[in-house]
Amino acid sequence: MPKTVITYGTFDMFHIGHLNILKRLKEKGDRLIVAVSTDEFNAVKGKKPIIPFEQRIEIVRAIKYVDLAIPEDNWEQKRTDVDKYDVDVFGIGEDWKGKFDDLEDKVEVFYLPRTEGISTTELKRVLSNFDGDKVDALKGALDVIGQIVKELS
Ligand code: C2G
Repeated sequence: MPKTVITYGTFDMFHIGHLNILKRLKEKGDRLIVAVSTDEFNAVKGKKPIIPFEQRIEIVRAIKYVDLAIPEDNWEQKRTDVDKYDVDVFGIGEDWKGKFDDLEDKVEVFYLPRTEGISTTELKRVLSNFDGDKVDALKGALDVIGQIVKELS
């Protein structure tokens, strides 16, 4: 009987931290199911993803470690999902450590180390600080300096 692993997440602006955990989770079984949080459920979680649900789930579906991607609509579906999909293992990043221990009567529960130095929140911050106008002004100044250097040489 194939060993089935399941995990849940928003997977906004898919990055290496997401890839690493999906890779590690796939190594714990034969089949990996990923439940991707819908935009509506993210509102419940207090998150506002940049990338819409339909695109986030399509990206997750394209990851070679993922065998099935389903919507995550609410907190409670985990218990029914483990029965519905005959799940053996639940895994998630250790930022959730202890939060899903109640599933231990049904499945093995793993909390895996997060990938340091990358997060969607950090990506958003870097991108929001990027100011194209400042870059254009800098380019203008560099052109002037270039002209002066040329005239002096
Ligand atoms: N992750 C990671 N390393 C990072 C960032 C994220 O290992 N640098 C992991 C998280 O621990 C999680 C998965 O990638 O297991 C998806 O992260 P999020 O999209 O932030 O998921 P989250 O909003 O925590 O949703 O019901 C559970 C929730 O839906 C989990």
